[in-house]
Amino acid sequence: MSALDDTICAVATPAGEGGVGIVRVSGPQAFPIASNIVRLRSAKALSDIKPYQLYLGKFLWDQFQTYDQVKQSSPAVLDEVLIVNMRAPRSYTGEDVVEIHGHGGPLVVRAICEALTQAGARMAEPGEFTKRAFLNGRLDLTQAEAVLDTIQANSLHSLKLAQEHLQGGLSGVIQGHRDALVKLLAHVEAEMDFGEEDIQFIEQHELQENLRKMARAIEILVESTQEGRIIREGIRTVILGRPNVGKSSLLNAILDTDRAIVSDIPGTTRDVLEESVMVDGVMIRLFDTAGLRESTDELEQEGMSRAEAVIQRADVLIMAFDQSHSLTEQDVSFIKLYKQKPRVMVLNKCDLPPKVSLEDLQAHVKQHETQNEFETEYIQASTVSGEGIEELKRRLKTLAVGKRHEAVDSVLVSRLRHKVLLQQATEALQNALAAIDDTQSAECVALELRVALQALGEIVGVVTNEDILDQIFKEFCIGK
Ligand SMILES: Nc1nc2c(ncn2[C@@H]2O[C@H](COP(=O)(O)OP(=O)(O)OP(=O)(O)O)[C@@H](O)[C@H]2O)c(=O)[nH]1
Ligand SMILES: [Mg+2]
Repeated sequence: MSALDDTICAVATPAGEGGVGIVRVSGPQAFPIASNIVRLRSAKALSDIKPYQLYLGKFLWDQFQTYDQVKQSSPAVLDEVLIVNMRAPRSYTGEDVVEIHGHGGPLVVRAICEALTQAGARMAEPGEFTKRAFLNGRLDLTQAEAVLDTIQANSLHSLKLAQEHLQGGLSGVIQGHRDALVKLLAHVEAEMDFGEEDIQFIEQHELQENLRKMARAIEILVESTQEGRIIREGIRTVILGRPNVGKSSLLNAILDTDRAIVSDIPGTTRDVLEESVMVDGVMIRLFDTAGLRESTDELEQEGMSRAEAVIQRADVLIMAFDQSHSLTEQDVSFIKLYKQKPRVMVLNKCDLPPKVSLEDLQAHVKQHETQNEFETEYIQASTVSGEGIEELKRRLKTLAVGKRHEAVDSVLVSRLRHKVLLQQATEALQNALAAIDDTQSAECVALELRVALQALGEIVGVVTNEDILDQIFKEFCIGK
C-alpha cells in the first residue's frame, strides 16, 4: 500500500442490489476530486458545505470526456445522490472524506468509482481506510482489529467483545502496563548511570513486587485467550461416536432442521458436516462426523481421518452412545482416547429400553480418568422425543465459555497475535526477575524490560513494521 498523500476511493456498502450504495473518498484531494463528479442542488462548492450534513445533488459523468470538457458541457445525470463531507482530522481516516450515497445498484456505485478514478482518485486496497485511520492516530492497532471483529461478529457476545476492544478496553490495559514498565525501566537505567555512586532509585523488593504483579496480570490476559477466541469465532463442537449411535440425528435435533442424512445403515455419514446454532448469544459451531470403526472401505476411512482432524481442533466434544445397546469395546476405547477436551457424554436413544445406565458410563470414565483437568458432563437424550436436547445446548455453552464472559469487568484477549506477544512479554518479565534473583547487572534487567516493552508496544501498534500491518489489513474488505 502506498503513502498517505494520494486520495483513495471504494464502495463502502456490500456488493449487489440494495436501497443505498455508498462510495467513500478519502485523502488530501477528496473535495476537489469529488467536486468533479457531483453537482449540488444548492450550487454550492463541495468544500463550502457544512461538514457532517447531507446535501442533495446529482452524479454526472461522461466517460468519454475529460473533466475540463465536462465542465463546459452537460453530461448525463447518472443518479440522484446525497453527499456528506468530513474534514480532517475529524473523520474516520483522519483525512478529508467525502461520502456519496447513491441508489444501491451495482452499476451505480461502480460508475461513481470509475468517475472518481478518472478524476484522480485511486481505488483503495482492502482495509486501506482503517489503515489510514491507524497511521493518522485515530485508532491503535487493537482498535483497528476490533473494527474487523465488529464487521465479522457472529453473535451478540462476539459483537460486545469487539466493541469493548474498539472502545479501547484492551489497549487501556496494555498501555497501563507499558506506562508502568517505562517508569520501572527508567529507575533501572538510572541505576546503571549512577550505579557506582551507590544511589538506589527503587528498592529492589519493590521492583520485584511490581514486576511479579505485572507478569501475573499479563498471564491472566494470556489465559483469557481461549475464552476470547471462542466468543469471537464460536464454539467448535464435534459430535463423535461409533456408527449408528445417532450423531447425525443429534446434529439435526440441536439445529431443529433436517440437515444431515440419517439412516439405520451404519456408516451413513462420510464427510464432515458443519452448521451453526446460537445459544444465549454465543455461536456453537457443530461438526457431524463419520462413525468411527475398523473399516476397509476407502471412502469410510477417508471420512474417519477427516473426523479425526476436526476432533483435534475441537473446543468441546459431544461423545454419543446408544443407550439401547450395551457399551462396545469401541465405545470404551473412545472414552479412553478422547479425554484431552471438555466433553459431554450423550446417552442417546433414551426413548428405547435401556441397556446402559449413566452410572455404567460414569464408571468407565472414572476407570480411565487420569489427571484430566477437563470437565465431563453426562446427558440422557432422545432425538425422537427431544429429551435432553435443550440441556445439551446449555451445557455445551457453559463447558466452553464458563460464566466469566458475563462479567463485563474482565478484559478478554481474542486474537492469537495478541496472545503470542503477551507471552513474549511475560517471558521477558520472568527473565528480568530471574536476573535480579541471580544478582545480575542492571543492564541485564533493563534488556529484558525493553523486550517486554517492545512486545506490548507491538500489540497496540506503537512498535510496528509494514509486514505486520499488511498482514492485519489484508483481512479487511475493500471499502473499510
Ligand atoms: N429410537 C431412537 N432412534 C434414534 C435416535 N436417534 C437416532 N436414532 C436412529 O438411529 C439410526 C442411526 O441414526 P444416525 O443419526 O444416522 O446415526 P449416526 O451416528 O449419524 O450414524 P453414522 O453416520 O452411520 O455414523 C437411525 O435409524 C435413527 O433414526 C433416538 O433418540 N431414538
Ligand atoms: Mg451420521
